[in-house]
Amino acid sequence: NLNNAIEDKLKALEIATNNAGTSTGTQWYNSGASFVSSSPVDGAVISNVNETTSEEYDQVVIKAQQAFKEWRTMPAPLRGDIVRQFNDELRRLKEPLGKLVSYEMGKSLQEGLGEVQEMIDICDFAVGLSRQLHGLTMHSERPGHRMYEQYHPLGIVGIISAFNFPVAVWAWNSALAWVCGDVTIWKPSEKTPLTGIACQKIAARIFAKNNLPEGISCLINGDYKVGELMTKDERVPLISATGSTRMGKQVAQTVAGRLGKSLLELGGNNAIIVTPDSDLNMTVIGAVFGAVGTAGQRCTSTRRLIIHESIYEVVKESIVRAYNQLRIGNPLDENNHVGPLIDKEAVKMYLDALEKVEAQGGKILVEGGVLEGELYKSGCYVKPAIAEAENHYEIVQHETFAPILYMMKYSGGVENAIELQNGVRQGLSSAIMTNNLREAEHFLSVAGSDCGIANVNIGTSGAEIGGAFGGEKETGGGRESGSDAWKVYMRRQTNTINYTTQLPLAQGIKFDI
Ligand code: UN1
Repeated sequence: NLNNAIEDKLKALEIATNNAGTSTGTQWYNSGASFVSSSPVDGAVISNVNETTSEEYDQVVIKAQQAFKEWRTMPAPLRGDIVRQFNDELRRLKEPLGKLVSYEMGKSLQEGLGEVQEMIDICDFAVGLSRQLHGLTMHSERPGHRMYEQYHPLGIVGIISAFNFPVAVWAWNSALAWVCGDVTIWKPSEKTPLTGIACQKIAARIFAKNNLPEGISCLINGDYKVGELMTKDERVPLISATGSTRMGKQVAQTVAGRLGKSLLELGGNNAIIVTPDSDLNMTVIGAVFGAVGTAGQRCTSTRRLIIHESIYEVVKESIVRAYNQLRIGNPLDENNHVGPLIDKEAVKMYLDALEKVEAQGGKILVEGGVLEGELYKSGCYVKPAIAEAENHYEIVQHETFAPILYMMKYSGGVENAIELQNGVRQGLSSAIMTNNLREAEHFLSVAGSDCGIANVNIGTSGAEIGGAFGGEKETGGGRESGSDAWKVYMRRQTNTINYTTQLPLAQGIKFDI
């Protein structure tokens, strides 16, 4: 029985149903109005969660500020060791946490486990990073002077995350923030609060076990109004927000209004270019996983296929054939490829988009629709659909968080495909399928893809944590995760030390008194 299995997982994660929603670590607060977490898998209510009140939020910030004073003085490699211990727990709890992700969010169990694996990977990365928060040294123009730069923590990092990666995105931010010496306040999506509570419990146990104060990892819950408490708050120097472009524009304006920093990872409209030199098999796997994986609810999901006219029919037929093999159903059952959308609102947006693409001139190649019957009683299961469309259609220009793939043709050289691929407002992920070196290099060149992520012979989704993750244009410009993304979580300081008995001025200025 599925629900019993989930009860077991909740027990393994030490989550009782009906939790409070606000926490500074081991302490929980529960005076706010309650809302429910329900599963799109079977429509069942999993738990009640309490929204964070503004008084509770203030308590959290005060605790976080106090904790920061202590945490920032702990040597970074020792902070790294705390993250290492947290990671040991994640490895131990990978299976129940992955299952909870799958049940609360609706992604396949494989992908739920994959998401926990991303948490594990970023923690490994952060542990190494804790010994490598390097600054540069420079040569001073003045004799007897030394000049260098160093990185100090910022303070409180506010993390706003989306339902589609309910735990990994928090880990990308918090693991880095912690080794950098910051403390974190996390507001998970109100659609997936329970996985947030589970993560908070795992982290809190580790901080408490090491006699570290409350307030290093904090959790708040609720909708955008609770998020706004943070975005407006001058005590929170950095807001890292993942979600829709609409949300990101709000956050950016509010945070900029107080000259805070924001790190934005927003919508994508990702395309795969399929050239005459592509490998058909790889193209089909990359495109189908990219479009229907996570039921099309990744910010890196493949939305558009830009196919050379000379191979268009062959590619189209192979992909349509693959779509006919897809099994849709309970994501906890490993035989299924596609699980439900997050909620009925998402189903409505999916149906609206299908209506619009037809109205705007598109031709449906694989029919969509909502599945009915006992197995689909949550009302959130939809059929992945394909439409032949043109890039300029308003609906194609828009990110619909659902399994709808738009197919289009290009003719002539790869530069024409790149123009279509870049011809949208978003700039997150992009890919080219080709064995032709010239095409691949053109795609990666200055005249190529304008996205933050550009792949060759790989689909648009499934990025590794080692690279910086994020994109340009309406995707928001932020970079999270690997490479040097950590620098956003710190403030840079340039230090010049004079070890002489003279005070020469820079630029050779003479000032005698
Ligand atoms: C997201 O959808 O918000 O590249 C993140 C990927 C994943 C992360 C996606 N590693 O698809």
